[in-house]
Amino acid sequence: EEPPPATAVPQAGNPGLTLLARVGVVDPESLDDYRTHGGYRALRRAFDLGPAAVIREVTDSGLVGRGGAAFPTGRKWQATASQPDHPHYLVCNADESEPGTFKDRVIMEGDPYSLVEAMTIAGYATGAHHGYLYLRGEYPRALARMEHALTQARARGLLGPDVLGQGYAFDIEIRRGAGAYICGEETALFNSIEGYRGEPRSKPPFPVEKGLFGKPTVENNVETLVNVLPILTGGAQAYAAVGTEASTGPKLYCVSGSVERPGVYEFPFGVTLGDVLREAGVRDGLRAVLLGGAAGGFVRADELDIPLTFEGTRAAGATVGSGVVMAFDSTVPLPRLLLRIAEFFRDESCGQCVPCRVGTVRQEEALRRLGEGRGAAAAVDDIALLREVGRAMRDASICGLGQTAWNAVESAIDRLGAYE
Ligand code: L3W
Ligand code: SF4
Repeated sequence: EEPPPATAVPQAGNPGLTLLARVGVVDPESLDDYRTHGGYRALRRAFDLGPAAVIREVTDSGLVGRGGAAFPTGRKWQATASQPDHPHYLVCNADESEPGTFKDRVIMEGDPYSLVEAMTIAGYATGAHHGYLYLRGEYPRALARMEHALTQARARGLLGPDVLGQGYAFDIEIRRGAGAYICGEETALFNSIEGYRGEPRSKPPFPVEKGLFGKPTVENNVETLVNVLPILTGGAQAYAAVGTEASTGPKLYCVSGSVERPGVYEFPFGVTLGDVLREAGVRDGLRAVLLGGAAGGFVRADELDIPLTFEGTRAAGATVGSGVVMAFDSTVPLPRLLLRIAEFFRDESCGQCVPCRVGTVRQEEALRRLGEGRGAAAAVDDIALLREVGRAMRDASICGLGQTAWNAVESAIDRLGAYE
């Protein structure tokens, strides 16, 4: 079933919307309207520059991945482009499944051609002729919009054997996810496309060297890719002037929970958590904010001056992650919330490696006992067990799911004093 529509909210004091500029403005089913609003200028500039200079622009812009891990995009593109093995593939990760995340959906539903254009640029720069869009199965409207956009782009020579008459062949195939969170992990996603179980592979080798079908592959999140458009139209320097030195450009935040106006917000990197929450109309009685989603962590209501940059959140022991800002007031029962997060990870663990397969079950069991309130001595034992299991999951799990499955619980115990 389709979740309720997400809203893109341009905010006062930040008139320079970049990523959301066309959302709610253009007709998402009209290629002409997209072009009227600046569409395909970036691809033209890319063809003028040539692949190597496009990668240089992306590198100079300082763009890093918006899926949560903040890896430098230019480095990833360069590493793939330079691989002698062919074919190269481009994969867009649109399996947006982190609890509380709905930014990629807003882009795909509201400005689908921007993703088609951005994927074409990424393919051109990295020597790929085939792109895959791995789309979350629960996003039927995004699927319809993207399918429509691909059909129109093909009909107008913006995809196909000779894109824009420049002698470059590129097309995009959509693959739908089937509801597994783990398929958002890049190598599990490759396995899913290849028809295997969605289980992560060990890294290295990294996808830039051996990715989809064992070939050099660039895998980027939707938001990461659409950032390439302003980088090419405005230039790397102008882009890098937005935000901070280590976190450049704009960022989308998915604000939900105890706020008056939940939705997707765009801010330049560097605003504080409080700025974002004020814009969304934070309600009285705020107790905590979950930053970065279930894989992220909680911060307290008195920590709203944390700067939302990769370096600022890291220094504060938090994370920007994929941009989740979930606000909780004091009416929310914390033990129930933590148990729900633990159930989620237990359910979504692919079961391939022991620390995560067993650890997520042990974590859920301990939280269930803690929620039952069996006395102070038992609570001390269960919290000690949680720490031990959490450490094992973080240190020994194959992929990010197991490595982060204890983050939210740990932060709730240490920062919020859950169970005290
Ligand atoms: C070449 C190297 N490439 C790393 C590449 C790597 C990947 C990217 C980041 O998890 C996080 C996770 C979730 N040469 C490389 C290299 N790469 N070293 O860089 O890699 P990595 O392993 O640090 O992260 P990841 O496995 O991609 C992503 C967290 O994000 N997260 C969840 C996100 C959810 C969504 C969503 O719903 N849309 O994005 C939230 O915080 O826990 O830690 O491409 O190949 N030497
Ligand atoms: Fe699977 Fe969990 Fe291991 Fe990741 S950490 S491979 S989800 S069992």
